[in-house]
Amino acid sequence: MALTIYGIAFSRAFRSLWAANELGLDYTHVPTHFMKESKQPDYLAVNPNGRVPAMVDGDVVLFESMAINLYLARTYGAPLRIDDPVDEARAVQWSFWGITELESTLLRAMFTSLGLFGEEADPAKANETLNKGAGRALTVLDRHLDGRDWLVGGNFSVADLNVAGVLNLALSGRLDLSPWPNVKGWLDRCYGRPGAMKTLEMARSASR
Ligand SMILES: N[C@@H](CCC(=O)N[C@@H](CS)C(=O)NCC(=O)O)C(=O)O
Repeated sequence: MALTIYGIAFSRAFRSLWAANELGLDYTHVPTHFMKESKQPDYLAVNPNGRVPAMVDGDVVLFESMAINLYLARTYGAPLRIDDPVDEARAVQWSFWGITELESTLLRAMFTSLGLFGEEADPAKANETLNKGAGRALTVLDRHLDGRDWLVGGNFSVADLNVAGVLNLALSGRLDLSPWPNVKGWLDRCYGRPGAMKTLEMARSASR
């Protein structure tokens, strides 16, 4: 089956490109930009939302980065798949959690920190936004990671990739994660993986 992932790496498509790289898959990357290109009819036929990422794998067409990654993990296996159904549900739990509890605050804080989209760069204000909007969730994550290397079971899995993928916004925005040392250590483990480093390089070249 031919796998295609749409979306420039400097976007939420980063998460699904990271999953494909982590799995060592042979795939076609179509670097659709999230502004004009994602609103063209040929792309809207793949993802009618006009957002990236999207994925086509044979006759399977998906949008939503978390769903794409859960599909890739289940379909292609190690090192992302979780075989135990309860642990797999925990991966779904953490994926929803990352999107609902963290993402919007991280985005806002990143824009403020870097001065994007008309905002004045203000790292102190960005860290205030982070603490106010996501401090409680980050403390939950920090406590969960106390004495654990990975979110679910004993190994790196799609659960780690999905939540760390959302937290890439904090790394890109150079936000201060020092109040949550277990989160920092776990992010270092996640982003030290070759699949993550390859995808970060793709994101860097896309943003140049
Ligand atoms: N919940 C979606 C969000 C996708 C999303 O909003 N992507 C942005 C790029 S990072 C986009 O395509 N924005 C274009 C737009 O909103 O028109 C996912 O996780 O896949």
